[in-house]
Amino acid sequence: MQELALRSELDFNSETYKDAYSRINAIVIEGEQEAYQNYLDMAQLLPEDEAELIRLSKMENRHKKGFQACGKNLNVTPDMDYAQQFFAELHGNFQKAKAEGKIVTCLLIQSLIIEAFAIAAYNIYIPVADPFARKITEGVVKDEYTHLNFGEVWLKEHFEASKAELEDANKENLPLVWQMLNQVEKDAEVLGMEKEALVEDFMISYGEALSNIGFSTREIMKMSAYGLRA
Ligand code: Y39
Ligand code: FE
Ligand code: FE
Ligand code: FE
Repeated sequence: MQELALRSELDFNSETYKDAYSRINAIVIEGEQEAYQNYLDMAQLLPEDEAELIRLSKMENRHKKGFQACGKNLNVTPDMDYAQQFFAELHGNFQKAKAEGKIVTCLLIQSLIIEAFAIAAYNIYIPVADPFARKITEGVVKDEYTHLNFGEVWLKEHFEASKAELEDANKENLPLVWQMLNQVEKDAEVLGMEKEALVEDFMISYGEALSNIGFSTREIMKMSAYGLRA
């Protein structure tokens, strides 16, 4: 009941809402832009899957345009400098992996971690979004499941050869997600999104993906614990 009462008080035109939206909207736009580039980069590392990866990258570019429209619709200017800093560490790790030709690490960062983060954020946002953004986000989240699935299928097919690199990449990158969630917690709450719900949805998608790839429950528990330490 309290939850419902709070939700009905969201004022999409208030300065408080728009101020928080200027950062969250920028994060999403920057995330979609980086995802677009990440899929293009992975297309170079995986010539066999080039066409499919280019198709996924084009979807990310459409998502970016959709979320730019959401900001305009609310008369909000996204704070892109803030958003670039928000992604800087994860972005740096992806760039490093790409330069070293570590496709498994690239897939873990973009197709598992970032996609699971996107799925959590969009699922939690949809019920509290303004009507325009809700429609856009509903279309986008369906695509994000396709992206997560690409990573799952590829890594499942190459599981034994990828396992050790996946464990290392998880150890290095999952703590960043927790830092990022802590950083957005206040702004997300202003938009009606609870951190606990984001964490729960993220861990469900990420844990299910690890399970589908071939990790045991015990291994998934161990890998998930790296996040909690941040
Ligand atoms: O694959 C994708 O489209 C991912 C780039 C998008 C990432 C979105 C990250 C959302 C985090 C928002 C945090 C708000 C609470
Ligand atoms: Fe996307
Ligand atoms: Fe995506
Ligand atoms: Fe809270």
